[in-house]
Amino acid sequence: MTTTPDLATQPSPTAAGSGANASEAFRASSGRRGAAATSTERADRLVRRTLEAIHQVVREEEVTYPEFQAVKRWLMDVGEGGEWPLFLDVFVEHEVEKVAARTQHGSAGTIEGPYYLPGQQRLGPVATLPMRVDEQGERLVFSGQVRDLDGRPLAGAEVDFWQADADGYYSGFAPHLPDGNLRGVIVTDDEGRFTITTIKPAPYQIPTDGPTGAMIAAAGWHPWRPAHLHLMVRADGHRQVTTQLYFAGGEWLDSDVASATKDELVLHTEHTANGWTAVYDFVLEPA
Ligand code: MBD
Ligand code: FE
Repeated sequence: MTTTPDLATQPSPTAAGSGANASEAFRASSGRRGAAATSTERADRLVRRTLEAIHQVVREEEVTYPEFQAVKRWLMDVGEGGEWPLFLDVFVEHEVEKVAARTQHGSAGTIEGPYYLPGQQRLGPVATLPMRVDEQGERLVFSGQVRDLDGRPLAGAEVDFWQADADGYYSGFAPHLPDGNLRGVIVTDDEGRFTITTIKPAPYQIPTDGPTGAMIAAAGWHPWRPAHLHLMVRADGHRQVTTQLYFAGGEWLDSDVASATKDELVLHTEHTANGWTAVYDFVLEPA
């Protein structure tokens, strides 16, 4: 075990810093995602059913005025702290993803989470992710192949990849990390193959100093996600897969606070003289 001697001198990311950034990144991405075309009928139904679900909890749990006012203040804090993307992606996105997955064939997806940033450096099929010269963490060589449903390799497919560092922080959402650190778009070769050299990320902890962390602590839950890699895999004419990959035996795999693990998303790593290797292939369905 090594210690980080300069930890005290580094500006450490705060909940306000990372959460507010996630709000800005989300607003900036609204063009990419497109606005939902919601009819009056659909809005009526969804809003009414959501409110009914809340009313039911109030009745059945006999929610008191002090509890109601505490919730109101907490909701205000989530917004002012910029934590709505964090909160919703941790506690709601997994269900939206499972509904989307009902019509999805090919590789399993899971939630995107709040820390994707578009427009990262494009890299060739055999690439090392941008990282600091003294990037901490065990070396990981992650490789695989992108194919279609018929098993044909997809050349020129994009593996849009992002991950936390060995302290669990994401570049773009932590003031001490260089832009683009441990992010990149890897383009597959003629056989649809890619090889990415990076480091093993640490588990991710929901910031404990913000309203989401306060709610988790108040409920007596733990704030951890298992260590994971994020990817979007896309190819012309094919439906994009947004997913995450986890590490066999990793801590928190069975109790992810974001409920986003799936058995088929667990990597089986091998330890070599040079660090870890992992192989995972992706299958994309037609768009
Ligand atoms: C993460 O790193 C993440 O992947 C999700 C889904 C939510 C919070 C932090
Ligand atoms: Fe993540």
